[in-house]
Amino acid sequence: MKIQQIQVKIINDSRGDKTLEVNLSLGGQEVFASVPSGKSKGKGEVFVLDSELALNKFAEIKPKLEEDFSSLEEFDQFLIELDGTTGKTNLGGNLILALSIAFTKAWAKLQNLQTFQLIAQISKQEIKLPLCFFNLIEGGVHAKNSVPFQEYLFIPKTNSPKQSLETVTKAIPFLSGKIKKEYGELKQGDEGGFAVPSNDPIAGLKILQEVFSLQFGLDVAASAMKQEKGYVVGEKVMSGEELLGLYKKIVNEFNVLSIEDPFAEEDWGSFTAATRELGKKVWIVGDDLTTTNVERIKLAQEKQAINAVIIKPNQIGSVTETIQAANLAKSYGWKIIVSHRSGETMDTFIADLVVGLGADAIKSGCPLQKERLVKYERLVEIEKTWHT
Ligand code: 2PG
Ligand code: MG
Repeated sequence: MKIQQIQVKIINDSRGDKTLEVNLSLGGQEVFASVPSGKSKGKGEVFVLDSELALNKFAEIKPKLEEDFSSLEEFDQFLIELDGTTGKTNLGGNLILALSIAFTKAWAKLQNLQTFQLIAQISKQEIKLPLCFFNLIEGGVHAKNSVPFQEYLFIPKTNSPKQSLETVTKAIPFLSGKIKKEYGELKQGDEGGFAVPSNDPIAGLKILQEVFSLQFGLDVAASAMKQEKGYVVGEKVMSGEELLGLYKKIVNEFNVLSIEDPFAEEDWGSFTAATRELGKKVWIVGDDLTTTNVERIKLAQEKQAINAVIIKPNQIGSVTETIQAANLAKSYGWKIIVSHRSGETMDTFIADLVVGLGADAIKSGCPLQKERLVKYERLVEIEKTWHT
């Protein structure tokens, strides 16, 4: 099947930064796809090409895209070879991924499939509705003058996105009211969650606990806290061992389901210790550690460093490689969390991805921001229309 029409343009993401949108037609099916961008990034992530330069690159390769492609895998492989580098430094992971997502959507439509159904065919996984991880309190590099950890997540105990969204939507006014009362101000972080001006790493959990009673997750994003002298957590400097001690205390006090990036991405020993000591109760999640990369995922398995993983398409830069990474992690028995980025667009692809991968959970920020809400709403639509 030949691509009939393809264009790339620059749009703004939720932070007001430039990113790419692809418009593609295949067999009379027109689709749009756009890509997000991260702020707290793992070193293993593929290269992001400046948007203006990406337009030039696209103009160069456009004639070559007028080939016949017979599958998504073939299309992605073609782009990967055209790029010719391991880190996608030539075409940029952002340009390749935007084209790859657009092709996925069009290819699904062409066969009269929903995008998640095509992904399920390729991944050979059973479709499944995910738990929703709502980021309600933000800190770290996503919210200035707020708590030290990056994300304090509320996780409703249901695989119904509809129920999850209803629960969180009802509770958000209570949460914002409490924060306003206690801290006198109401500011939001990059993902629409609230900032809590405190140096205490537990402050975010305490305030969530008052509203929701259970179940929570943390994204510590600990690479950002790591300095030569140790982990800087609010006013304290801690060793890996001391930080693990803090997590144990947290797990005893709060109903915590998951801790993402509890240590810096090179601190493998601490990850392994955390998985050994807390892994029976808690999902110890790799994000910056694994960067949706099969080689890093293999290494993490060798070191028994984690029992759960974040899957972000733009860390690796194509849909096919994203599916491969998720499938490998799943073969190890790990939990799979599909995630957005802190700079997002209105594209809802990750909602289809999480269902088609048969993954366990989705992380898409706080539904107060429209770029986050549309992903949860797409899941509600899938639940209503397609999930029996
Ligand atoms: C994370 C993400 C998304 P960023 O660390 O998990 O919440 O943040 O996109 O800035 O890497
Ligand atoms: Mg993370």
